Amino acid sequence: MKFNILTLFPEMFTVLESSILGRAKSEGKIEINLINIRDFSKNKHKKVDDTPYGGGAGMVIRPDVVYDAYNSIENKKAKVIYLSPQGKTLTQKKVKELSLENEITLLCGHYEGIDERVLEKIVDEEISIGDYVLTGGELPAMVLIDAVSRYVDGVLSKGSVLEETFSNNLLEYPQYTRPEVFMDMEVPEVLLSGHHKNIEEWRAKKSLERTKLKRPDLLENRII
Ligand code: 4FD
Repeated sequence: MKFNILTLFPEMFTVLESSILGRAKSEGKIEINLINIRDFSKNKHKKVDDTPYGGGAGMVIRPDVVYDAYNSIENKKAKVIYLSPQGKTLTQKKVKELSLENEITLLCGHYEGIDERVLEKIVDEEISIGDYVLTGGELPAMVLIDAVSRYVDGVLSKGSVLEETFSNNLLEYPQYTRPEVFMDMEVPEVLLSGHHKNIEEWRAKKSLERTKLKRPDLLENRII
């Protein structure tokens, strides 16, 4: 999976070098192509924004600069996603759908905003990661990349994608490891029994119990 990222702050994406995504990158399972919008400024001071027509506070990113940055991307067929608080909320279902693409372009805006005309021209989908406002679209872009990459073949160990929270609209069962007793609290006996069917049943029960307690809304909107 290839991600093209249009941003004014490419250095923020160095966090994708760590952990699971870092490995996925070095193994060639995901590719991150950073495009610095500022490189496409025709201004001698590398200015990319200007005052808003109609007045008001702040600045607006010029459409021509964003368009030229977009045009430098080889594959124009890649879906363009604009990260914004006005977008449709990202869900696990949407994440799965996006993981079927082979290339995605992410446009990171700022509180000041991008000229509407270039958004009309190049954006296919507007996505929000939740109902709160951030200073830029970079963190939402990274959230999307992380969530989508987990579904890319070979990024996670087998099994972990299938069993997880939300894949069946249920929360995960509790996990335990050594020591067998921690501050007087014992590991549930069934997990030490080696009885696979009982363990499976206990985990299913715990999943349902936890979902009822912590996220009853997930059960109301259940598909199965
Ligand atoms: N909830 C989100 C995305 C971006 C953002 C921005 C317009 C503000 C939150 C376009 C306004 C981008 C989100 C940058 N804040 N801030 O996904």
